[in-house]
Amino acid sequence: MSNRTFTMIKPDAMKNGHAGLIIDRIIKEGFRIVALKQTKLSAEKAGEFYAVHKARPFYGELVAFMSSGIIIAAILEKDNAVTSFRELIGATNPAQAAEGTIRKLFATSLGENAIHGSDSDENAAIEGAFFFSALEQF
Ligand code: 3AN
Repeated sequence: MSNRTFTMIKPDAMKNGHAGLIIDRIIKEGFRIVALKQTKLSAEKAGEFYAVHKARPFYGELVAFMSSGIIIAAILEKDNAVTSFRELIGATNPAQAAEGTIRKLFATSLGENAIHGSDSDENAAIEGAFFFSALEQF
């Protein structure tokens, strides 16, 4: 099992001024920052990142939203990182997210849900490499 996961603070959380609190929370929960950058996805790049969801009805909306503003992308390290981080961010739909989770605190809707967390070790490695070269990971 890998000890790394990948996250993005999404455009809604960035626009609402929650990035600082979210990063503070992530660090307080014991994740070490391996790599971090502020960036903006083009529609093409967002489409590539979410290609796995291409057939889903919300794909167009998701790509438009994820390319609508600045994001922060990061690789994080902790024992059991993928599962531990999914617990910290909470359910995809903030209405179903547990109390105290990042999505419960900061997400506004199912589509605009503040933060991304990889769903497997394999995807964590693919997603991290999408944003960061080996020279940017410490
Ligand atoms: P998660 O991000 O919790 O792993 P996924 O992988 O099922 O959830 O979905 C990826 C992203 O697609 C979600 N973070 C959310 O922004 C968006 N999404 C998922 N389901 C819907 C939906 N039914 N309507 C709109 N957007 C959705």
